This record gives sequence, C-alpha cells and structure tokens, in this order.
Amino acid sequence: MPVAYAYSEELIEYADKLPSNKGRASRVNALIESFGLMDKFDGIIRVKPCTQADLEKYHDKNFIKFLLTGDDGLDAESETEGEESDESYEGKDEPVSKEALYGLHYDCPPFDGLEKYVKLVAGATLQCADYLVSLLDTDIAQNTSKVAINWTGGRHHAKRAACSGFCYVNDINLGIQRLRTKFDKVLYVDLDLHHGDGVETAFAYSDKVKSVSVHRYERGFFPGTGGMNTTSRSVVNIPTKYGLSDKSFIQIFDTIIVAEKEDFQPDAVVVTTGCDGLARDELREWNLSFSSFEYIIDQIVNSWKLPTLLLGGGGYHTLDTARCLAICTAAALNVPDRKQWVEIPMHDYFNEYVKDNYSLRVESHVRHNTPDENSEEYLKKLADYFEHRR
Ligand code: ZLV
Ligand code: CA
Ligand code: ZN
Repeated sequence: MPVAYAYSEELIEYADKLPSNKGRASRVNALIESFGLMDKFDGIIRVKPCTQADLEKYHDKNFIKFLLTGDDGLDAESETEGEESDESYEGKDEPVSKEALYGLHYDCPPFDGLEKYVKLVAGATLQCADYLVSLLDTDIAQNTSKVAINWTGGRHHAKRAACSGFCYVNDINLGIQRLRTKFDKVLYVDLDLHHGDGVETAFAYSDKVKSVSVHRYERGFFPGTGGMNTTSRSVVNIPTKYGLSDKSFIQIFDTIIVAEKEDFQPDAVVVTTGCDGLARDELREWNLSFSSFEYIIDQIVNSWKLPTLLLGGGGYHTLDTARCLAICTAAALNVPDRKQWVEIPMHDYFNEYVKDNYSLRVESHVRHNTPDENSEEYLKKLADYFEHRR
C-alpha cells in the first residue's frame, strides 16, 4: 500500500517556528521516526520550497509579495479607509495598515523565517499532490490505498488575499487545484475543530470539489461561519456543540460524511485531520481520544482506497498531537502492531513525556466529567437534514 511522507530537515526546522505551534513539527516527526514508521513508507517526499508563482496559483499577487518581502509594491494611499481625509471624523482618516489589510497581525503575526515557512509548507502539500498525480492509472485502479502525508499542512483559514487564524497561506487550496489536473472530482474532509472556511470559499461554486467540514459552531467561536444552512450544494457544514465524544464523532462520520462521499463519488480525497478536538487540547472544546481519529483515517484510507492527501491542521497540545498523528500515520500504513504500542519509544523528546509516564495511549484522559452536548436527538436532526438535502 503506497504511502508517501513529506519530510525534509528544512521543512521541520521552519514549521517548528509557526508561532501558534512552536516545536510541534519536530515532536510529530520524531515520534513517527521512533515508532520505526520511516522504513515503512513507500517513499519520502524530500520537501523543497515552492516558488512565488506556485503560491500565486491561488493567492493574490500583491498579498504574496507582501507576505514574502514585507512590501506589496503598491502605493499606501490606495488602501486608506474612507474617501478622503476629513478632520471632523476622528479616526476615519487613519490609513489601514498593510499588515491589517493582509491579516498579518493578531492571530497571524509576522515571524522570523515566515517566507521560507510558507514556501516549505505549501511546497510540501504541492509535492504530495504531485506524488498522487503521478501515480500510474494502473496503480490507481488497484484495490490498495494510495496516500501522501504532510502533517505541517492543512492551513484551512487562509484566504486569497489575507492570512487568518494561524494560517498564512492556504496549502489545501493549492493542493486541491494541483490534484484537479488529474482527478476530476476531489472530496475535502475537514476534521479540525474549526470550520474550514478558506477551502469552502475557494470552491463554493465548483461542482468538482465538495467540501465537508465538521466543527464547533457557536456565537463567538472562531471563525463564526459554517452553519448548517449553507447555500451551495458542494458545501456540507456539520456544526457541533461542546464536548463532542468519540462516539458522536464516529457517528457523524459513519452517517453523514460517508453518505456525502457516496453521493459525490470522488476521484481523490483531501483530509485536514486537525487534533484540536482532542480532550486535553488547550481549547478544551471537544472531548475526543486518538481512537476516533485512528478509526476515521483507517476508514478513509483503507476502506475508500482513493488517492488521499492527509494534512495536519490544528492541535495545541503538542505531545497529544504528536501521539495522535503518529497513530494516524500507522493507521494509514495499516501497521497491525500499533494496537500493541503502549509506551513512547526512546527518542530526542522522550523526556517530555514524563508527565504521562511515557505512555502513548492516554485515552483515559478524555474529560469524564464533561457532558457531550451533542445529544442523540441533535445528531439525528443533523443526519436527517443532510439526508433530505441529498
Ligand atoms: O486550528 O489568539 O478567536 C487551523 C486552526 O483551525 C480568534 N482567533 C480571533 C477572532 C478574534 N480573535 C482575536 C485574536 C486573538 C489573538 C490571539 C489566541 C491567543 C492565545 C491563545 C489562543 C488564541 C486563539 N485565537 C484561540 N482561538 C483563536 C482564534 C483563531 C483560531 C485559529 C485556529 C486554527 C490551523
Ligand atoms: Ca473542521
Ligand atoms: Zn482548528
């Protein structure tokens, strides 16, 4: 079963600098290595930075120029708020900073290495897409899984001309566009806690890309979009409440997501895994263990058996994200021994796992006193709604 893994020292070095996930990429990669998974991949995709032109295939030219160089080459006057300066309107004549215009502030501050970071992370997803595109038709027709993995990717909030929610460029949109050069219909599945708004926006009017996101949805919860009543047929938004359990997550997958896939009959699949729904994640919203991710990734990869691009997304408990993504990698590789793995193997970051006694399976850490507000009735209401829509 060919599974390729996007890796280079440079990719890990620069992905580690992302302010919202400092040091995550190296923990994830080191744990995958320590379980001996490197030898099991069909290929290691030696990631190199993509070009500015690659980024401009989806993104606005001026935005990319500003992101990469700190200057978009445009006259600052052209972006001032209001028509002309009028002293009587206090504040209205303030120019909107270029940083604000391009979303390069608050959740997405500029940082050292940003240019190289975006080129490497987008490069990794593009090279993964290229790997899938270059599979022979005979391989694709085979009844085996075909996967490419970039755990540093999955930056689903980035817009055509703006950074948003810890996402600087939208590697997913670039990857989907690249996959579409060979595969007619691409299904996008977003398991991250947040709504995949940047992907939804990019393909809302395409009948060749269906985007399905399950997410936390409530007034004030970022990014605020993703209600059930979406206008486009190629957009499926599954809003959930606080405390989502493994049982509910799996039920949503088995009923709604599988039926949407059957209905669409995709030729390739892109998944943003996103580990910010884990029970111990800093965001403390959903209450998931690794086992639901393991189950869903195994189903997508080994039961659907379509060319599949697996991406990382969020995940703010760094060591649980590393545990979860290592398990998902083993699931994609269909490594049966993973069921017997109980301890973190010795590796560079081994000592950081001392708090949990070096254990891998910390399933018991779901929050037992937290109710799953997604009741049976609510899940049934969701399933019925989508069934009628199809
Ligand atoms: O996991 O923020 O709530 C994919 C992903 O989906 C917000 N941002 C924005 C909207 C208004 N706020 C204000 C900005 C706050 C800036 C700092 C934080 C600082 C410390 C800890 C947490 C946050 C934070 N920011 C938590 N949630 C946010 C969201 C963005 C979430 C992005 C999720 C990205 C990779
Ligand atoms: Ca999501
Ligand atoms: Zn998220």
